[in-house]
Amino acid sequence: MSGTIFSRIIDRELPADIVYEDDDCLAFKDIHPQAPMHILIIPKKPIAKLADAAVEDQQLLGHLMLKAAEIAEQQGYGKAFRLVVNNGSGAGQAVFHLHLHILGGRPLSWPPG
Ligand code: DGP
Repeated sequence: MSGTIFSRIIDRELPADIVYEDDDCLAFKDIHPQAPMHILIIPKKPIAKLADAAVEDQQLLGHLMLKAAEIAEQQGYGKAFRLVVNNGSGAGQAVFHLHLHILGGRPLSWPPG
């Protein structure tokens, strides 16, 4: 996978409002927030999209989910938040570095658009 905007954020070549980081992932505020809380959590490993993840990524994917819940709690939205993964351009994916959207702080209707 060639470098994306998110690789450049990981490498600190581009600025971002980072809310969490560890050896395996980075979380930062979305530049076009769709809710009062809109954070992206990404693996540092450059996986282009969820469908490209392999069995060896199972622990990493679980780590992203668990950290997403912790971040939502830390941001004050632990009781009601939503995780979204857009997989492929047909599903709205624009940046081809796997990311989970963490959304909260407004009513989140169902089904999503
Ligand atoms: P998706 O459509 O699922 O690929 O979501 C990509 C998200 O990434 C979108 O909500 C906007 C956000 N985004 C794109 N470029 C940047 C950037 O340079 N910085 C930040 N913080 N977010 C970005």
